[in-house]
Amino acid sequence: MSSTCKIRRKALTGLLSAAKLDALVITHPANWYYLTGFTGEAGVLIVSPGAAALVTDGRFTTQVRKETSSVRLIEQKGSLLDSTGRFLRQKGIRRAGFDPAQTSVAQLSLLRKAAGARTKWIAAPGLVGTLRARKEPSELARMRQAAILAGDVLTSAINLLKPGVMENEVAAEIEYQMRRGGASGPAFETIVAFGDRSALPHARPTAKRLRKNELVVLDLGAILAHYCSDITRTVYVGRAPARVKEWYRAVLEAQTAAIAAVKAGVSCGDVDAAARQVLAGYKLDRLFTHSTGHGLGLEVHEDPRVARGQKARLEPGWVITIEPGVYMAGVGGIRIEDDVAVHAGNTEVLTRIPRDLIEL
Ligand SMILES: [Mn+2]
Repeated sequence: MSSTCKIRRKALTGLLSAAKLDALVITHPANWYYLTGFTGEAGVLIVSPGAAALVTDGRFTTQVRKETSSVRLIEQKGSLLDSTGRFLRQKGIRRAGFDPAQTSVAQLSLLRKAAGARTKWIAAPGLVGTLRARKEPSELARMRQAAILAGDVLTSAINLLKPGVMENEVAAEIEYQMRRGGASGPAFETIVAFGDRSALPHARPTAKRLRKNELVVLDLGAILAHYCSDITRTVYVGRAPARVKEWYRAVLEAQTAAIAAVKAGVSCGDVDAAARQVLAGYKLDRLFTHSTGHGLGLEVHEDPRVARGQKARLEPGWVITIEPGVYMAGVGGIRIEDDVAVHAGNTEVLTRIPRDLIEL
């Protein structure tokens, strides 16, 4: 990990010089984990050409020593941001970059005050995000494992779908199985939605009990060795009526088309359009109310966005979700989601369980 982190910091240094920054002040835990291996939840990482310093408090000093190498540990005195600002002042940092999506207005104002007037603060969005989008082989290996675990847990959850079971019970079992499988926890709040609740794309599990002849949407992900997975399947409890079958076929076809469109060099907007176009052919595009997918890695939502008009072009090493859906208020919803890795010459679907409609 430590040599990997050093290489990543070196790559970041290249981006810093291009942006004419003396240092980047990183307040986002996933980013400092990526760059140093530090897993604590409080701190600030400062990366400058050839050097990295982590400011944190006494709870985490042992952890920093254990988890990082070639990173200077600064134990904070007073508040975290005061200590950070003072450090920048001592180092004579003139141009300090920060990510405006990750550093709050209040944090920035404290940093500004502590660093003093000689330090200029420059918004530098997405520098670490750009690096994180391109997964290394060791990251892809972890993501495969996380995806397989999610598929296994989803498969076993389908066996629990008997009339009378509560959404809450199924969600609890899913998260228990994840942990049993080695996950540190769910990557997001597990979605278990029965019947008309499945028409809510982000339904929270409730005490609702499953009845016959209902759609069920299960959307779950595990964090395994720090990397996230994200998978959705839709099941019908009973024999699906013809219109449900047709909706399902449309969503599956849309998803298949979007996965087929995934290729290095293709824009994220074009992948989104591939799904939307199929649904338009079924006159269901109006009911597809969210984007087609998102980047996946240390966080469940990260760069890139796979949405309408997104110009970013897929690169080898990127991992994205493909998750079209249709939602009929008062009736139910259907969504199918898989995790896809982009390689130079091919596309790899990391989540491997079957995608056909399951009728229980
Ligand atoms: Mn997702």
